[in-house]
Amino acid sequence: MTGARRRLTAAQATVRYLVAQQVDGHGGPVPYFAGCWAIFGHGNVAGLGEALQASQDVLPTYRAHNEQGMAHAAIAYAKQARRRRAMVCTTSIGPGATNMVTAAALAHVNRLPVLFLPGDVYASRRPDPVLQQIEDFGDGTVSANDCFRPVSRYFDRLTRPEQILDALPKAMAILTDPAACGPVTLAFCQDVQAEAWDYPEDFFAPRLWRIRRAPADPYDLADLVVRIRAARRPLIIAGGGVLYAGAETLLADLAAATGIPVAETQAGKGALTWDHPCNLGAIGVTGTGVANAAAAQADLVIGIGTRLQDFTTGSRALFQGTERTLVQVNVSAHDAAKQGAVGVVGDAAAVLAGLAPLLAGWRVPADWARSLAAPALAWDEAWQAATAAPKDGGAALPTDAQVLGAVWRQAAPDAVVVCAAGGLPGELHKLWRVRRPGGYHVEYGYSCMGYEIAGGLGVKLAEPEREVHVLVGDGSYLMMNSEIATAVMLGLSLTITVLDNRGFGCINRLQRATGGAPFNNLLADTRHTALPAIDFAAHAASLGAQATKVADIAGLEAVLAQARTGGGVHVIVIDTDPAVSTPAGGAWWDVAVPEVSERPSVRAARAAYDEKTKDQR
Ligand SMILES: Cc1ncc(C[n+]2csc(CCOP(=O)(O)OP(=O)(O)O)c2C)c(N)n1
Ligand SMILES: [Mg+2]
Repeated sequence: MTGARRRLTAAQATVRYLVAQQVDGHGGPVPYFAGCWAIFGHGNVAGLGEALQASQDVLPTYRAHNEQGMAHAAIAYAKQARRRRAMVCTTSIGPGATNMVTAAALAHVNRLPVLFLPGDVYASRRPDPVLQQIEDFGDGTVSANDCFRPVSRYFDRLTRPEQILDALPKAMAILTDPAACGPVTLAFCQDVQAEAWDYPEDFFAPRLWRIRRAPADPYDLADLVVRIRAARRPLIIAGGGVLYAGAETLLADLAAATGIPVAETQAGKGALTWDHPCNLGAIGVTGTGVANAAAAQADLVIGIGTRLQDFTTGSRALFQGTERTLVQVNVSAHDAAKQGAVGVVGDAAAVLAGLAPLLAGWRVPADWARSLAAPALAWDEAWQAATAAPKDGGAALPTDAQVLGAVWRQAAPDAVVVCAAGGLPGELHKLWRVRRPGGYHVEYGYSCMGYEIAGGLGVKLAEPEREVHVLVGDGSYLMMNSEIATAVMLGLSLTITVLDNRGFGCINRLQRATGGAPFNNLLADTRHTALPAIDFAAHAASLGAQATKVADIAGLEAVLAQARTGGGVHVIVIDTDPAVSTPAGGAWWDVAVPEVSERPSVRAARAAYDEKTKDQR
């Protein structure tokens, strides 16, 4: 043995290593891990729990109420921090661990870094079967944590204390790699957490990680420049990769200099502020009229940092230009090659910085910009009509769009809006006007009900100086609201607007659009003997929030204005119309309709569906 050694438990050594990992925080190194979320049980309380307790001043531990919720908060933190920093989540074995699997899938789909340390069964197997242990009749190596394998970018099971010397650097490599980035799961056997080993001191030396900004191959860049210069109707699709690369200013400058219009995906929304002259707004199924009009005509579509999911491409029926070429600028070769694209593998910021001098003096053909002026104006009118406060003073129930308009009018310029599932993400994508980059945080990769409130908490931890507005449907609220109590405990300021349309409004609309009968979505359409009249305000108040139910949009704006001055967790409840979403804009979405049915409306919907699928590339 050479060099100094230190005798620690595997859990103590792990925590020590995590504390030593740093990133450049614009003005000096900051810890890469901002904290550890923990819900203890027999799988981690004695091992990791003891180690975390001793390290509270260098790695804060946060106690949540639900493992999925705390993982959502951790993931939201990383998303809002643009993947430059992350958090750790530790649980007991069994149910605590599997409660995080959904969140792991969410991080996997959205390419977001998070370190999961679920406890695992005994490596020694001496006390087997332990409480909560899955017993596989045919495989002695299986535990509940194997559920994490398909939803982790890196999975490992720690069965000996010295394995962390290998596993932890590998975990860091994945978390900080722009292309491979995603959740890491280190299933930590309960007995191993407590086992001591003589670790080399230098394993715990401070380590500065730099998020690589890989430039593109010069040939690929030159080829892209040739294509742009030859294009008559180019269009940029800005995805989440623009924000994760910190490339929003480079994109704003390149768009302004060249006049290339830009449309935004859900993850990319807010890359440009809403009033940038080249910003056409949202693209795709929940896109603006003007962006989708541009998409239909574009001869060169340049995706930057986008996964091209179906909502972006209108299920591959949106970019209909007969001679159109698709270019995919992406850090990941996997994404760059999608849908037959010409790939430019590289970081969004590096590629945009590389393009700028090569396109100096070049501008898009003037007729392209001119042709988009009328649809832009029409879209602005549609926006006004959808988001304005109701003129009748609120005789009818407000729409989601009207609520969104009210929140937007009352929100601070630097506010962040948080959402994930239901009808709201579509409305927000179309209608929310982002005033500052990073002001739009909608998890629409996994679109996971229950992300909203816990996610808002993570956003607030990541950017405490910004006002955070969570918009959440009644369905999502009921699925996961317990982290309201966590936000209260932590003294955070958070404004949560609950839109109560008494059920799963958007799925009810989708059901009807596919010819289905209203069934099992709105509460009124479910098997029941009594309809619950859920008092969301009373519920939120019981968790410690300052809660109010408002009668209309004017009432909502008044309470929002008050909430801004006071701080703390505010929950504002408003009844909304389940039947209405914004008709303007939008594009087709492929949702397979039954080929045979007794219902004439289903047969009609299938006929329309068969027609639309002909547009798919
Ligand atoms: C965890 C989870 N379960 C199911 C779904 C499918 N789903 C998407 S939206 C939705 C209904 C959401 O209801 P609510 O939050 O009230 O919003 P609304 O549709 O009424 O706007 C459902 C069931 C989902 N996205 N996530
Ligand atoms: Mg609802």
